[in-house]
Amino acid sequence: MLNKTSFFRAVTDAMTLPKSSFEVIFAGRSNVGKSAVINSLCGQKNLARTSKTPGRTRSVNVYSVEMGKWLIDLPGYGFARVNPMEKALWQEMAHKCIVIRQTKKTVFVVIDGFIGPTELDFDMFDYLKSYGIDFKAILNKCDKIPKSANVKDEEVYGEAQKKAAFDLKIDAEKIFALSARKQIGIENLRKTVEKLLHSV
Ligand SMILES: Nc1nc2c(ncn2[C@@H]2O[C@H](COP(=O)(O)OP(=O)(O)OP(=O)(O)O)[C@@H](O)[C@H]2O)c(=O)[nH]1
Ligand SMILES: [Mg+2]
Repeated sequence: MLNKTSFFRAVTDAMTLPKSSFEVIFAGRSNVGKSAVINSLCGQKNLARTSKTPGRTRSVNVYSVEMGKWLIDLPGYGFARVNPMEKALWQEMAHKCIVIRQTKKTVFVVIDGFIGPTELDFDMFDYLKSYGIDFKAILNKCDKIPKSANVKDEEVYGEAQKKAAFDLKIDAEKIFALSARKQIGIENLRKTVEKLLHSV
């Protein structure tokens, strides 16, 4: 189902979007690989634009999996070069999309699996909790975690998942440790996303 996903719309004001039946939203710090995760989830290289330069995604980008079932790529937060004005605009853009717009949704907070959750990520989880928004976490770029040759990827990714569960105080089942670049751990995420989209 996800391989049929296509670009739907890019907006700055989420309130201008039509009705949906379910939205899977990807939020997270700039450059953690939100757009890359969407691409590997959909098995399409160039669906969402990725970049080495943080701050690539500047609008709320909506991708349609099926009629009314969307994946949403949000601009990243915590990008050092944005001025306070832009920061406020980001907050408004995300707040409208995540909170004001009342739709069925799950927010996946994408975290850098090598760096681990930062203060900004903790703030994001607190924010989602305070508004009662359903959320999960993705630890992307786990391929960057150093490992010795005889250790399996699953072990390394499993450890990262456990550590994040402890740090974030959330169930390990809600955390997906993966590498969008190396396509490791994507299948598990795909199943979960498909299940969410099928739930309506
Ligand atoms: N090593 C590694 N690099 C990755 C992975 N996923 C993405 N990247 C790289 O990280 C950079 C940022 O990826 P994007 O997908 O553009 O990140 P983003 O979170 O959408 O960034 P913004 O749109 O700026 O918020 C790119 O250079 C990607 O190639 C991964 O799993 N492993
Ligand atoms: Mg992006």
